[in-house]
Amino acid sequence: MIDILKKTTLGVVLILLSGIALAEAGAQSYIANVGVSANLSGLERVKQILVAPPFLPKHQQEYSGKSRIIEMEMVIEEKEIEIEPGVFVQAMTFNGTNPGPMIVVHEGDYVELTLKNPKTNLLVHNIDFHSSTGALGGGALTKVAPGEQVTLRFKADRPGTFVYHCAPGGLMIPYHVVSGMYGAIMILPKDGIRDDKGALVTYDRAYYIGEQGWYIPKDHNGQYKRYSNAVAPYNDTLKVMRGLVPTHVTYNGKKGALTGENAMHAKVGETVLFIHSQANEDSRIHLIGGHGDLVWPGGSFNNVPTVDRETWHVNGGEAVAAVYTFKQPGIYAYLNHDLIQAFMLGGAAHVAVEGKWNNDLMEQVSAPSKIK
Ligand SMILES: [Cu+2]
Repeated sequence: MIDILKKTTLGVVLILLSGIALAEAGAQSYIANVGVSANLSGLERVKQILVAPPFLPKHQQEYSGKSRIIEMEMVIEEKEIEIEPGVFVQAMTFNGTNPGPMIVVHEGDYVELTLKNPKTNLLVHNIDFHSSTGALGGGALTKVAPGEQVTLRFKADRPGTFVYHCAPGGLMIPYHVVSGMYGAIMILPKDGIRDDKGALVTYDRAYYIGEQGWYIPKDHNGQYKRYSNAVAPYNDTLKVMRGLVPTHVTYNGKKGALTGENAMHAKVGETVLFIHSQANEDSRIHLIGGHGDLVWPGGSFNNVPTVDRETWHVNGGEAVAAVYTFKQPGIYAYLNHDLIQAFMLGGAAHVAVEGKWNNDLMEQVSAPSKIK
């Protein structure tokens, strides 16, 4: 009982602290809610069912109709996850996954999100959409304490791929983000995505990969510590965060989430859209044995895509889209080409590609044998 009381007291203190910090930031943007509500009564409303990454919700690649209001709901979950065998994190998540679900809309649509913070959680949370304009990306209008919900609407007026993340104020911002609380949205141009010459590009499959750096404290014996709730690791985690080097990096929340049996799939001849996001650290993506045929710098579909990339950069705080048409079968590694991060901290995925091998592109002329 005493233990529960201690936890609850600490939780309340942290909720208050984050609330104060947010109030300071929010004071700059209260004007966002002044004025007459936008009249969108004539617009069609469509519910989007969000799905767990690496998958995207059902969507059309081109859409020529009128702008719509796309509604969706997310439930915030503070929960313990095992990011590799024996290593546990008190994660904060949008909808229970790391990263949170991908939202897909078209340019000109309105995104209307209902965000729920169940009373089983301890902390105040909110959401900052990098794709939106004003009020700290919506962060100043979406602060919800445990037991509350809020609905935010914003106009999706910039086509591209963008991060969203929790930003409840002060040190709680990096703490929540490095505890897993972010995701991404894709805003498609109405007439589809275009290559460097302006021609339409369609994709056969799309995958969303969320790279996450974790900062997990160790005990006196050098073992990674395990905590009982999302508040308890706060002080220890901040000390590890100050070193700036994550202890672990995951692709989609867990070592092996996208490798081996869980690999992403494709077939020779298929064009695959990869959306890669990082909400805190920088990354540099390389597809071993393949390329980025088209990569949209900074994730903006208003930018002319760069072509034939060997490695492409994803800044901390952005999502970047790339397409590749597979030409050979086999297992491809998709990773951060900071190879120390990929192999020592864990940031890697696989793409398993089926199809017929092309000897013109590559052939083992003689197998390994003794030097003659
Ligand atoms: Cu949060």
